[in-house]
Amino acid sequence: MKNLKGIFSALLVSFNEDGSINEKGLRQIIRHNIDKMKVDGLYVGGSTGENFMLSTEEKKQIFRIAKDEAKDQVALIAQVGSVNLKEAVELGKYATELGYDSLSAVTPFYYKFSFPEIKHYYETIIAETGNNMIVYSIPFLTGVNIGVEQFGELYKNPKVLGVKFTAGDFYLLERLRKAYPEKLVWAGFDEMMVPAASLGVHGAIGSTFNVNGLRARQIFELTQAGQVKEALEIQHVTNDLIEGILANGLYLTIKEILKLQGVDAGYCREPMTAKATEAQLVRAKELYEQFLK
Ligand code: HMN
Repeated sequence: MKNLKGIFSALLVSFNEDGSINEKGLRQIIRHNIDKMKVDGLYVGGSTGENFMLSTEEKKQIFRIAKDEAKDQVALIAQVGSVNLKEAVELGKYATELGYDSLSAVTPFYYKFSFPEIKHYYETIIAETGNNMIVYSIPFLTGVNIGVEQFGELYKNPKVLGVKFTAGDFYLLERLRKAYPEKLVWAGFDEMMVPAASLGVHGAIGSTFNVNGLRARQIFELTQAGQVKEALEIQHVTNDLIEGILANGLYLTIKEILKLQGVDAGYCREPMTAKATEAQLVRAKELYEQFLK
């Protein structure tokens, strides 16, 4: 298994205008992340990959293309979580056979699953695949909150490496670091990297790293080295960019910024708005020129 610490881009997927996967464009996004953004790894099949709007076959196709393009150049994590546990297991087996370094699975959402049900979900995916697991906790989208003791229950399984922590609850993050120092944490909010890194997270997984990966690494490494003031200065610039991206449409704007650099990042997948308006294109260009050129 590769080292799973460091900067991971949550991989964007390029779609054609009809919603089908643009393989050539996806390969270009992967190359851009590895060659230009110099990321340590890719988180494939996450929210940023518009994963929850895709069919099982499409998810497999993306895992296959990402592994084929990245080979062993960077670490690869496959997000296989689904409210359909059979699908999660099928995807987990598939990504494991492809050689992904770890699986990750979003907490099952929509229904109000009990904690024993959530635990059973993770235990099943691990038992069926034999691979490592990173819990993907993103309460603002799933409504699922896992407490310190419940993390301890999940962490009893040594295959559970840790959590991708997409939340602003730094008290919970501190409690987790104290209670389970041997378990890994990946920060999930790019705009909160300084506080997360100050609390000793081991890595970060983010959508904006697809275009702002170099600054992300600087923020992370400066904070780790105790140079928080310097890190914060770069975080301020980064957050001006992220604020602009969020206001203009998250994935769509990152894709347009990639296109300005010759990467065929394509369209988004409906029901998300697939195509940028003229005003969104203009704003994406402004953000690119102001922050990334
Ligand atoms: C993923 O699952 O694709 C990512 O890990 C998600 C990642 O945490 C991003 N969250 C979402 O897009 C919901 C962040 O990078 C986020 O986009 C960024 O911090 C801007 O808010």
